[in-house]
Amino acid sequence: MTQQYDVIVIGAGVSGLYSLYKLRELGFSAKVFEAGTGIGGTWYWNRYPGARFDSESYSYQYSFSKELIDEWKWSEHFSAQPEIERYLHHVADKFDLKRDIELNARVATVVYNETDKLWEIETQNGLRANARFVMCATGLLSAHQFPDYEGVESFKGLSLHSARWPKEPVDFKGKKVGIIGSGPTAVQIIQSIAPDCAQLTVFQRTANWCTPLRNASITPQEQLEFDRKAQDIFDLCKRTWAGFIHEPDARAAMTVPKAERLARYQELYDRGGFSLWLGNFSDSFTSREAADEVAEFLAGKIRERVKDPVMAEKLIPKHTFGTKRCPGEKNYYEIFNLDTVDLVDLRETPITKITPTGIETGADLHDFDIIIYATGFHSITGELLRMDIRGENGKSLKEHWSDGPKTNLGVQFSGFPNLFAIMGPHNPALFCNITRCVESNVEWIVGCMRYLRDNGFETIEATVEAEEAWTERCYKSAEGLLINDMQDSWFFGSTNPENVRGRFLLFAGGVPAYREIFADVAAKGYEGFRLS
Ligand code: NA7
Repeated sequence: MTQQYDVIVIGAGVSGLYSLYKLRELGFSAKVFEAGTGIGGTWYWNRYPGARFDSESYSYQYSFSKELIDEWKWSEHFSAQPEIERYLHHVADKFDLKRDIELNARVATVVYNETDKLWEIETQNGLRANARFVMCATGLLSAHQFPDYEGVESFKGLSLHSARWPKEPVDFKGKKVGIIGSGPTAVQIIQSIAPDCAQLTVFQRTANWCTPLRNASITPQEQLEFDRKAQDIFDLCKRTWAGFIHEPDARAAMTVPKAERLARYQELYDRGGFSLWLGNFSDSFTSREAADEVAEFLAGKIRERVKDPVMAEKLIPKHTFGTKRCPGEKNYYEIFNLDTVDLVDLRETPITKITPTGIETGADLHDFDIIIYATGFHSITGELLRMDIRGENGKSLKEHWSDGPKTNLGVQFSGFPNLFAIMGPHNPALFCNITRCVESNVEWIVGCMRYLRDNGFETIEATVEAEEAWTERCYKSAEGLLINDMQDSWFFGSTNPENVRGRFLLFAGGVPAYREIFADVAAKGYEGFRLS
């Protein structure tokens, strides 16, 4: 039998759980469909060794319940995946969310019935439901991708993808392991497993500007401080451009004497997390001179830490500092001093194929017991486009986005009434502390549904004009920023075969501006949306 709800939420990660909480609070009936066999989204799938926050735990957690904040104590400044997953279960249990979550239910089709003005949803395992509204809480980095090398299926050893890691621990002791990728995920895995492996070979295409994470246990004294300052931390995140606790120095780098600049880089390097990336001088995303100086500072650190000068040069990135998220590292560079660790630079010797016994490059055949793919995701649009979403006149989202994603405010697409995306394309996610952005997205969307209900409207839909204007504004938001140097990154959609390359997929105007725009649009009776 087809069930009917006010709202269907797709995904039970950080966004989906909060959506359900908020919908219930405002009296909407809701059902969540989740592909995994457990809740948690990103923190359910990415259970690889070393997986942990890159935001400080206390700045990432939900802010909506004081009781929840007071009772949950994080053990580390950057907590690890098992603790994060436990936290999300704690939230789901505390607010009794699980009774409205259907696990193991991957949504296959989402089709708009124009006569009834209802969305009809069907999962891959045949569950059906209808709803007035749909919230896609499917995540930015959830559609994982394998490289399209010949022979990926042929490998006879153990193949693992970081985003589909098994629940049982994997034993690396005495094993010969190859890992493809050198992004934030690969860095976390490499530094965790290298001491165990008999041999670890890293296949690196692009080195990254890693900065020290400086993770540590939270002491009882610090805990008292966090309890006292919890609201201040959230308020600070509301003010900063990226929604993190890191505040830049208001001065432009080159107006500051060189010795003082270098001392600041060192201080930020010692502080850890995203300090050096987000807490630097105010022009660090626009001034090449400033970015190059930070790069030089970090390159010096790599040369100090890696004994073999040839290896060190391979590990020094060639791209502009700050144009990708900086992986947080602990002893990452020292790992490459181990005799058991090797690096293959794929720019020099590309992989030609995966064989039954290992990885073949132009130069060599590397035999392995285990191959790890830390090769990332079809970012931002991937999961939305894997579903068959069809709006008015049967038009698919794929068709609608054939020239790149088009959205109004990142939350709606013209021709898809009452369908919302949380953290879809054209939001500030590149620089955003995800939960901070998720909360404001969800609150706005659910507030909008309440407005419709209270004012007798049935549908809301982005207008074509507003969608074009917002999409254009997102492209413009990246103008003048150094991130344009790095078109080969997930925020330009380079990891998505279905995307038009070179289209900026995010909004780079900052988290405070994004929130103000939302408030303004709502205050003007949802300007840019058609209500009927
Ligand atoms: P990323 O940041 O997209 O990194 C993926 C890595 O995999 C990166 O080093 C890629 O190299 C590499 N890659 C992808 N495809 C290939 C192929 N075909 N051959 C060789 N190497 C490849 O994903 P992560 O999971 O590390 O991190 C995602 C986010 O999680 C991150 O931004 C943080 O916010 C947390 P490339 O750079 O494309 O040359």
